[in-house]
Amino acid sequence: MTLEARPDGWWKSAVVYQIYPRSFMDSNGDGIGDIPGITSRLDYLHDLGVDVLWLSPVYRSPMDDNGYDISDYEDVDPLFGSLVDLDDLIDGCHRRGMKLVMDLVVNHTSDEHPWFQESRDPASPKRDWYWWRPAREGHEAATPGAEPNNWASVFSGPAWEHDPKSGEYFLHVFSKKQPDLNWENPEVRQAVYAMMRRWVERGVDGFRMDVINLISKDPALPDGVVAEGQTYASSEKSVLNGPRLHEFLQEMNREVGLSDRHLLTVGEMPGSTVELARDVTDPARRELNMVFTFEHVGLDEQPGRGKWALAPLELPRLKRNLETWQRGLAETGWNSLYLDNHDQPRAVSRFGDDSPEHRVASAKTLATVLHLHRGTPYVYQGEELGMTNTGFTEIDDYRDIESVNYHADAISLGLEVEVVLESLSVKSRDNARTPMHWDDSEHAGFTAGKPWLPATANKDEINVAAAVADPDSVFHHFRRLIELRHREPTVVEGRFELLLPEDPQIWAFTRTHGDDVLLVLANCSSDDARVDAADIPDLTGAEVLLATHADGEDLQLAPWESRLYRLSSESRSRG
Ligand code: TEU
Ligand code: CA
Repeated sequence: MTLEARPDGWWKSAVVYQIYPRSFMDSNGDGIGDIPGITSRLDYLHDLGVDVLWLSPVYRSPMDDNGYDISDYEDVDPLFGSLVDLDDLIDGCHRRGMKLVMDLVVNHTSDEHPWFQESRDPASPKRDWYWWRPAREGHEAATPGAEPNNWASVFSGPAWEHDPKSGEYFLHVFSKKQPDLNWENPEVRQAVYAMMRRWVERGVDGFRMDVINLISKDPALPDGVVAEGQTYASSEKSVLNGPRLHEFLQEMNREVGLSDRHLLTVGEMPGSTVELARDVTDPARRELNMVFTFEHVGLDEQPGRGKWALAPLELPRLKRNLETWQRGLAETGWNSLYLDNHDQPRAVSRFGDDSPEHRVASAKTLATVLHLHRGTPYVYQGEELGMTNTGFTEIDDYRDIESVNYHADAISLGLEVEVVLESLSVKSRDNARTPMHWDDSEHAGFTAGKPWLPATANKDEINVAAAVADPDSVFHHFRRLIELRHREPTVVEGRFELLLPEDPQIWAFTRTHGDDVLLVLANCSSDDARVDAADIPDLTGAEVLLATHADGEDLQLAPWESRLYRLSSESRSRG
């Protein structure tokens, strides 16, 4: 793909669609989604109007973490197809004017990757490609408490695994089959850059970078503080946003030509702040285009107690958080916009109201609010249909390593099973990973075989065939939103200003670009809401560009009703 096809900053007016290959479309009846399945659905994605497909990992993998544990970065796992299938997909995208972004998982590899296998030998020149350490001083290796430090794995248990081959331990912030690469070693970095350059030469248009702000760690690997009731300590202080992060990102950008080739780059950065994001996404610093922050997907949990300690979500906190990021990156940098992905529960179930009465309106209104913020929107597969959480009730229903490990750990620490299952039903990553609903047939048209996870029961109402046929569906609302972004410079560039910040129901804001002013007025509650005319711009002569409900009365909003207005010149002058 030539640079003409990727003009500078093209990704600012683009909409990205995330595909979780395991759950999108199965083409060979083994119950697992694959690349030919994705290719067979490109026309649907083209009709939706999205500009970029982000593929979650399809590389060779033992699938301990569904592909985020890679054993060969330069081959496709047979489960998902072949390199030829991937070339067909890349070509299919490009022929439709769409682009394809790969998932780059280089904070860690699989323990079955040849690099790690070689590194297990203390004499190997690759020993220092990973973090190997002897048992804690005064402790016999492979005995409890002998880990080199007291860090917890994100997937429960210790972050260190003993390897009898050398008697030493290796670090794994995620599962024990995901050993962390040692980015302090320049050989590691150059090997990664060379791999990336080969994917760019193969035609990919960018990278979504997995936990990329974990690559610079505190080489002293100091103990953390063990919270009450826990066995191990969080490693965040020593592995997040480390001292050489910017140096490594600038080196990667230089060595791979990320900016020169106008590639789309977005870094997943748990624990990232506005300040960090402003630096990382400042074009002058030539690091990345965007980051994924976790702040707004961490508001419905008890502070400091993690995602499973549920807490109600207050709308003003969510509004304020997104406003902070809008203000923080208004002059420099650029925001990503998302409400869900393959690690988060479904947006309409979490931020909306997925009851039959309000699901459609709330899915539309959440999309209007998110897509009219300033930044690049990301649509997760099924979000454009208003797909809901699974409603799993048994632990055996779950497949996600994070969920299964959390359940085992929580039960061993004495939590009641009902409490654990409640947390899982609300927050488990499997909520996002059930099959895509293509139609109302047995397995929602996802597979002719037995799906690896069952389709959600409401597939008969919520599916692509029904949505495409219904002009008033969530699908067509997303299509109109994406058209607006392609047509209206104000949607892309307009300055953001939040209104009514403390209102518990109303989410209202303006976007101003030159003389053009757009107003979003949204009721984000399941009750009627009334707006005071004094609190919003004058709507006289305003044009409604997009609405969830027909001919609503201006200041009265039904549950989950929203409107996008273009203000009239005279009302603008009256201010
Ligand atoms: O996720 C990183 C990450 O922070 C998540 O694990 C998150 O903490 C958690 O899932 C929220 O509950 C990335 C990938 O998106 C995820 O799928 C992988 O499991 C993880 O990295 C390891 O590669
Ligand atoms: Ca398959």
